[in-house]
Amino acid sequence: MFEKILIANRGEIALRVIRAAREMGIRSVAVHSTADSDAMHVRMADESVCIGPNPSAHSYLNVPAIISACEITGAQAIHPGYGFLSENANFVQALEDHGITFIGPSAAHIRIMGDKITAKDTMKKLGVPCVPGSDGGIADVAQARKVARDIGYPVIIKATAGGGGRGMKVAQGEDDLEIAFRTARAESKAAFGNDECYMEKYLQNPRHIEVQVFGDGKGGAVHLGERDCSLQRRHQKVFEEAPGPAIDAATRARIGKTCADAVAAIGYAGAGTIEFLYEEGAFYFIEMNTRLQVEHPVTEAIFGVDLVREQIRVAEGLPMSFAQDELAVNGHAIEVRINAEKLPTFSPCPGKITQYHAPGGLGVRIDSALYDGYSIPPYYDSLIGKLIVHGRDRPEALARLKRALSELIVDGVDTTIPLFHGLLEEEDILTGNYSIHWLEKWLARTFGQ
Ligand code: MV4
Repeated sequence: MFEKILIANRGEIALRVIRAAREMGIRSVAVHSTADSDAMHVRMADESVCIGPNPSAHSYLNVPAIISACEITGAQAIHPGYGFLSENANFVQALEDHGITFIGPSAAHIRIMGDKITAKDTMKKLGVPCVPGSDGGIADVAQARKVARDIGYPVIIKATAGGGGRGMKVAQGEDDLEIAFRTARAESKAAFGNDECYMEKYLQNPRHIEVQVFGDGKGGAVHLGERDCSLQRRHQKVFEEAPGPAIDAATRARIGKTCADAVAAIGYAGAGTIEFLYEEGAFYFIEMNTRLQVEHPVTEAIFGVDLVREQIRVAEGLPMSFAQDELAVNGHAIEVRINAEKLPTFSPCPGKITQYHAPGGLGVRIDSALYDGYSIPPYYDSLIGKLIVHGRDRPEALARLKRALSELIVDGVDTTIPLFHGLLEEEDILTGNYSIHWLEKWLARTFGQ
């Protein structure tokens, strides 16, 4: 058993991990930048270590400082949270070399899924349905033309080193193809130092459906259904729900088993998310995330499991505490992301919180590191809290969301809270009738952007 773990993160996700550790009788070590000396994760942890100055590159991404903090405090394992070092294979390798356990998958699995061509090739061979496209990378414009003719326009060109929407270009027809291909390559080279690109059929109006998987690292794995995360702005999710309004139980069981079997076959350890585009009843794999995700609480709500506890157990070499046949969907959950941002531009709005009141009551969860008088520093992500509601069905979850939002007070900075009051007035949101372009169209209509 671990006696002490270090959390290489900040904010609400650091609290999330500290809470799971404390319930397991494991002591926690927080690390922080200078700006975060008064942050809630530092207060809540059993111990804390300052690992560097304000910029992430010098603190939350400072591998030598984080390893030193482990050695000084005697922490046996590191939970990376999400973002920062959570999908950095070199970091995982460095921990291995220092005899520190990474609470997450192997460096090899992170590497495979970090290269989007290799990820897709791996998934295809494991029987996961993929978007039709190039077999591997595209070498030149002539090959791009040939593949595009084969699969049919429109097509999308993506960076193998990209992901999350960075370095993508759409070509509607052959006239756009050369420019799309050359631009995608140049942008990939500039952004990632790697210009390798691949091509897919461009799906015009899909949903973003992601399947939560969990592997024991010994060839066993389960799935915990899907989340619909189609409501995004500039590739940032704002509203997520589980189960997906468009997915029925038989479909969930089928795609879920495909995903669980795939990660079992590679001996995957810990939490993972297999992302799909879903259009006209068909799933198309796009990427796999090898981390715990921001929106994991909606899955926890409907399955009644603690995913962070399971991550820690698997990292210790223990079995997962449930089998597939013990997992059943119970009701419906919705998460909204509270960001310190000014609408309608979503520009970051750091500053001092003059008043904070969290909602409560049945089926309401708040994951947030806010407190009265806290100053949100300008150096990091603008996510300041997540409101997660759970109900017996979707209408109950929506009513509870509306009620909880009406209780929530965050004063002193602008936040995305008014966005959710607006969304809850929309028929399409109330019926679950939305896809990946819905939110940006609504924002344009509502705010005239
Ligand atoms: C696509 C696509 C359409 N067709 N791939 C954007 C983020 C990255 N994870 C994949 N993305 C897309 N890939 C094909 N073949 C449309 C998108 C996309 C998108 C996907 C999920 C959620 C929101 C999105 C917004 C714009 C484009």
